[in-house]
Amino acid sequence: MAYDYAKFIRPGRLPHIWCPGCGYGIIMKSMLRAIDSTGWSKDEIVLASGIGCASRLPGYVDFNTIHTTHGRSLGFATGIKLANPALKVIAMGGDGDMSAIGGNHFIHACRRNIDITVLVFNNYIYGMTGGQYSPTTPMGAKATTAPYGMIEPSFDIARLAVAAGATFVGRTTSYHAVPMEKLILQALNHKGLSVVEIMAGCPTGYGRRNGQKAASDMLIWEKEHAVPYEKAKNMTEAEMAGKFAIGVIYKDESRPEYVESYDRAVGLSKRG
Ligand SMILES: Cc1ncc(C[n+]2csc(CCOP(=O)(O)OP(=O)(O)O)c2C)c(N)n1
Ligand code: SF4
Repeated sequence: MAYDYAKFIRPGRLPHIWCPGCGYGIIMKSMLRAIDSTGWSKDEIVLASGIGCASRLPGYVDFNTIHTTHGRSLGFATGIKLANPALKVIAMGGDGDMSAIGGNHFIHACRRNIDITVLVFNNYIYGMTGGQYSPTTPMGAKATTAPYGMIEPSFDIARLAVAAGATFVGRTTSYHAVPMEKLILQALNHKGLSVVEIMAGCPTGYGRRNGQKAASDMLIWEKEHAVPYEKAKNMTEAEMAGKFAIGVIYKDESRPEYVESYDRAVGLSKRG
């Protein structure tokens, strides 16, 4: 039987703004199935986002949701989690939102290891504003603000998250819808800051300028360039050139979680 997404959708908020072929719908569905598997009630879940095509997602779904300012979802998410640690807080946004204007919030949330799940929708550009380059635009790729090709090296979001202190880091793609669901579920069940980077190229702002004229070309590219982490970790840098690892990239369950540390520090033994 087909999965019933309708129970999580706010029908009054449709139609959504996403272009035909955008991978964000695939992400939304994988995320909803993962959330469903946790058994959490809608009332205990909070979705926080910034600004951008990715950040529109919370508006479409029936949880507690907050659409904040560009790059600031993690500030709001941190406040919500600290105020009520019983809530399950999920923050999301695009690569621009999370690694450009919100980059500082991102690295410090990772460093604190607060119990929030962060979904980074990496479409390699600023989608909503028309395809400007972002910190994840690959070297040489074209963007509206890089008509001759990107000359800056790009961030590897997953590696950035590990280096900054996140205790669960995974990567997936919009092609890998079912593995994505399983990865998000693992991230949701992790105690501490979990990051899932989701490669989901923007056909409208990126693909058309970079030799991937159809949305399906972007999915095929994701399929052909993703290497399971267990295999990737034994490959040389030269063998991995132009490819990226998917799956669980890092996990550490030994580090203290921020809200628990905070409660201990201020002598709060019990909330509520
Ligand atoms: C403070 C501020 N600066 C700039 C903007 C304009 N703006 C809106 S969305 C966006 C970038 C969106 O790119 P990304 O975060 O990668 O998300 P995507 O749309 O690609 O999903 C920008 C620069 C804004 N809304 N607020
Ligand atoms: S502009 Fe790109 S990221 Fe935004 S909805 Fe369209 S395809 Fe998706």
